[in-house]
Amino acid sequence: MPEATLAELGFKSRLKLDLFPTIWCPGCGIGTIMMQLAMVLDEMDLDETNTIIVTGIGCTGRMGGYMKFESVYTLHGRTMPVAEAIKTVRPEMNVIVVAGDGDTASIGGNHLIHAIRRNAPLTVLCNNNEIYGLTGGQTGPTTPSGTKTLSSPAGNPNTPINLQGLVRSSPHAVYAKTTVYHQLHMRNVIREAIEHPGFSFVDITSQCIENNGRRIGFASANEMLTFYRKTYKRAGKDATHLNPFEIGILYPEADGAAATMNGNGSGTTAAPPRPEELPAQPAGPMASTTDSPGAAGATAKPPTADDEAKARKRAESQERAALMAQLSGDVKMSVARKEITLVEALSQAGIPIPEWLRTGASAPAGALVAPGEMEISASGADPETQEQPTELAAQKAEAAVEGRDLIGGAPGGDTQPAAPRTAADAAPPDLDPKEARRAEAQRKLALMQRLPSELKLRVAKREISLEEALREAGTDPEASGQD
Ligand SMILES: Cc1ncc(C[n+]2csc(CCOP(=O)(O)OP(=O)(O)O)c2C)c(N)n1
Ligand code: SF4
Ligand SMILES: [Mg+2]
Repeated sequence: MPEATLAELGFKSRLKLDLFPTIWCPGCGIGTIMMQLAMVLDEMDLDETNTIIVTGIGCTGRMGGYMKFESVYTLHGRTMPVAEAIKTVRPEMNVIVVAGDGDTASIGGNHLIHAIRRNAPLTVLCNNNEIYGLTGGQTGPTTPSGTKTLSSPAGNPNTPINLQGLVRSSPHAVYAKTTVYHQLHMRNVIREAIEHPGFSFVDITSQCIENNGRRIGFASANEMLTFYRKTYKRAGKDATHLNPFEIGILYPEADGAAATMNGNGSGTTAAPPRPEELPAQPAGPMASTTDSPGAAGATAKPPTADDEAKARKRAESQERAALMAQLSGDVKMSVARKEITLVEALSQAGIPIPEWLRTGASAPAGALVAPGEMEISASGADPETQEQPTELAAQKAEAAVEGRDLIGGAPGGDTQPAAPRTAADAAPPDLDPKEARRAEAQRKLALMQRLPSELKLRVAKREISLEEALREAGTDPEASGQD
């Protein structure tokens, strides 16, 4: 296929080749999955700017470290809540979970069923090697009955979990089955799973030669792959259910309508269609878990000062996140590393700064608590009862809260800080690297302050460099320190 050729050329750009060879055993199937995933990501133009990888603990979990993506190597079994949280705050990002069968369906099983139920917009790649690989080969949730493992030397007495059945219990989820032998098929279903807007799950049979395969009689990884080739067959195009040893992909019915079959093929599961809008929620927490809102409405307790403070904090943090989302990646990093404040970053980017953030003294507009009713804020000002601080006072208050000096603050309400002329001035040689980065960021910020807002915006959008902007504004470019 032509796409395959293109993908094969570019996929290495998605991998940290300098960390190779990987820690995986020779012949392990995880490397094949990683390579195919890298090809799909390359084909789809997905990179670290739009995609995040979440992995759990286990041999499979190490994949995140070898891919050139932001990734979270989270706790064993906790991939789904972490991935859902990321997707909630960064809905524009693709969030891909890569985890072992144990991680996904054993310790993480409860999270899995609720991610499915909520139709969380995630793609889950489950490396289903039918064993706890990392810990030496104990029985896992997908280990077939009768299989001899480290923890069941007489053969696994239990029935393996039905992943297809679980995923297909939701009428909105996509379920795909593939194997590491069927590489092109794997690539296609991974791509289709990522393209699906709701929950998608790719169940990939793969070989753990060291801690499973040899114990059950395979001499080599190659023998396991040959077994997959001989036993797994493609399901029919219109299949609504995959039989054992069938590979394929199952979609929800057209237009997201309820599916008529569940993954077990054991009858119909006419699920109610998802409501367009959620019904109105009661105004506050119920008095007890057994209370219902009743005819008179919710039996909510009146909000306490503590509830209000929490609501205010939540509203502030949501607005902060929305503001951060408008900044470029580099600037966000600087804010996260505390090299510059959010206020500075916003002013650098020419983004209006909400009053509450600028003064550090009031709740955001639309917050659940009116400014005058709030407790005294960190800067000590209550906007309802006290005079608004001047710009300089506000900057000082913010600096005091953050425990830093106000760099270059000019007296008399002149808010333009005096900038060190060169990078060396800003960061003397004996300064520690973190301080030096911070000083350099401050210096650039001070220079930015001298620009008219239209030029600031162009610098923030990276249309021109700071040096060019200073030159255009008729300011000495040498002072930018970019020489
Ligand atoms: C909370 C917790 N429980 C147990 C473990 C031990 N542990 C680490 S990996 C693992 C299972 C790994 O199996 P799987 O998720 O299938 O990944 P694989 O190694 O096969 O890729 C277990 C039980 C742990 N690290 N944390
Ligand atoms: S123990 Fe198994 S799953 Fe882990 S790296 Fe080795 S072969 Fe792969
Ligand atoms: Mg496993």
